[in-house]
Amino acid sequence: MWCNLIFWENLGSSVLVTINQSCVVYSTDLNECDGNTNDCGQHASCTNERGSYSCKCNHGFIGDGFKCGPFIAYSCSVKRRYVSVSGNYEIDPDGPGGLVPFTVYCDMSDKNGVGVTVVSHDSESRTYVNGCYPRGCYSRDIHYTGVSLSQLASLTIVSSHCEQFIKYECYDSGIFEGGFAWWVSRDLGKMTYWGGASPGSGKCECGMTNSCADPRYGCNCDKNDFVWREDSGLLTDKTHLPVKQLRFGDADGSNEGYHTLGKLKCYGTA
Ligand SMILES: [Ca+2]
Ligand SMILES: [Ca+2]
Ligand SMILES: [Ca+2]
Repeated sequence: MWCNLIFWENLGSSVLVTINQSCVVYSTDLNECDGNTNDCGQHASCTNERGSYSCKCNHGFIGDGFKCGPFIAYSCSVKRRYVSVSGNYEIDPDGPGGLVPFTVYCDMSDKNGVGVTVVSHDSESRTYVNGCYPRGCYSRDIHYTGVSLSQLASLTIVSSHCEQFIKYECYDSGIFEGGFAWWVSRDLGKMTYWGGASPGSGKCECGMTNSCADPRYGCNCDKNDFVWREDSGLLTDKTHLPVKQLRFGDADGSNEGYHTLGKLKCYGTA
């Protein structure tokens, strides 16, 4: 006996078969949601579809359905495990309770896609330094957007790496030689090393590689002459970050400079 195939096109993933001399509709669809033949995440719901299935994160969770996690993660690197779209998200590095969550930008593609927590501040633009000469007479406080230093300290603790770019462009304006400039760590320490140099070194990056403009000094700016120079690099000791304050001196009259301080970026899980 052969079945009439008139309705064949309307049957989707079902077929007509003969069983005991009569035609019956036999469904070929597998209900992946019934068995364990789906990859929906632990915090997701499965919906069977003809020939396939779909997953959706449960209420209170976020993700693509295959991986779902809580809306508020410890950091962007933790969130990256189940969210791949960059954007502003709330994080809570010390977990529920304690310090309140805060909003950061999660860059999900930088640093090979590990999930980078990016925190902005009010002093990111290149800023002119002039008007006084004594050591540290110029002072600039750094305010991080919508977040306290203790919240940022907790972010550095749960992250394996943190960094902040720092640059000083100088014209006859020294940094460490003569003790004119320094920066203040989050716990109020007076920091006398520049980006790209080791903590406690009293140097800039060029001083670590013996490539400074004047080999007698550890920073290009410490040549302190009438040539525009610069010292720049990444601060990476996460126990000192973020930068709370910038201090400069040797900046009156023709002694002048510009400072630039990057956003705080933390990534990896400690
Ligand atoms: Ca199915
Ligand atoms: Ca908390
Ligand atoms: Ca000078």
